[in-house]
Amino acid sequence: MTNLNLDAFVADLERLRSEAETALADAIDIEGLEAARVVFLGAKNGRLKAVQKGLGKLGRDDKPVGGQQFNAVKKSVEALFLQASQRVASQSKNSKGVEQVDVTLPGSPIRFGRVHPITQTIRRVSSIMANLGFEAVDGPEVEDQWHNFEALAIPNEHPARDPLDNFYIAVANADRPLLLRSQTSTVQIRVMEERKPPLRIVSLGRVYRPDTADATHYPMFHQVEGLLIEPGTTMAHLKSVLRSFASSFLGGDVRVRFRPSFFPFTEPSVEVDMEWNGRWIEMGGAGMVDPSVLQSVGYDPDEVCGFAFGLGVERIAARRFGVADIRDFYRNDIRFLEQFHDRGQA
Ligand code: FA5
Repeated sequence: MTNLNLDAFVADLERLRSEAETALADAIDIEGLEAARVVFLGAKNGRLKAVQKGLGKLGRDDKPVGGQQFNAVKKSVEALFLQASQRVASQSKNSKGVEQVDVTLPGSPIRFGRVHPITQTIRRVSSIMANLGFEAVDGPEVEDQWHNFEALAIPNEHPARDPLDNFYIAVANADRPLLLRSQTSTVQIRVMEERKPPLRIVSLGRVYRPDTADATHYPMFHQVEGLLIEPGTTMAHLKSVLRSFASSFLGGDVRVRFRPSFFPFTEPSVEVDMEWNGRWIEMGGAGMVDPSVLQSVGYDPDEVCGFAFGLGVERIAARRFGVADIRDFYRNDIRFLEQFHDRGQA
């Protein structure tokens, strides 16, 4: 029997181990795994078996070391095979969804989201106004100067049109830039331009002003705009609608106060205050639609009249939820936001 050199035997073993490692790592399914097992660990013609035969050809002194080396490599290849089997099994579980479910394990709790308190407020306001007969309508947030100012009797030289008080949008070659609407009163005009009276509409949406953020101001906020055009409408109707709205929205008999004010598009005009903890908080503006506005949309002011109001949604939400600073609505702090839940409304 020819003697086999120990170094060559060990080198053979090492090559086998390395090739087995690659083949098992490459196996991606049970079939690939089985093929690699047959090649390396097969009882009849496996490569380990073949190398084992070489043991007998080692010189007598080399046999103990050769035997140890052989056993170590065999164990290592078996361990690699086990590892690869576990990997293939877990991959096929994940991809085929054949995982055995242990129904006795505790489940992972499902996290429920909450509707943002401003969205809750918008939905609730719409639903109360719908009960009062006001149809919800929408308007664009990017407006032209006609709808944001001119049709509302806000002339060119009016301070409300100052570039420092508005977000104008530069449009190439346009002598009249568009702007992010600064009030929802734009929607009154858009609806009146398209429809004939009688009208009862409510519009809720975002408006933008470069105001410094503080406890009652934010540069992006929401308004709720109401418009009612019907023969015989008076300020008494306006106040009773606002009072019904405030009592439904805030609960209880909420006192509403009118303070004389000025808006170019209403005559007379008032500031609307609501009582909160013994204090009066300004919620918005209102008044009888100015005849010049009715004219600008093609209505005859001798035949039709009506009222309009615009309230700050963040302010009424703050009042309802007892929030002292409207900036908290937009800090995105989940611990703050998850406190608010209008049952049945959100
Ligand atoms: C207006 O915007 C008028 N369009 C309201 C109106 C409508 C009057 C129809 C007459 C007829 P004013 O600028 O006051 O009015 O804003 C109305 C309300 O929006 C304010 O009372 C306040 O509640 C809210 N508001 C105004 N600025 C901000 C701001 N920066 N952040 C949050 N809320 C604001």
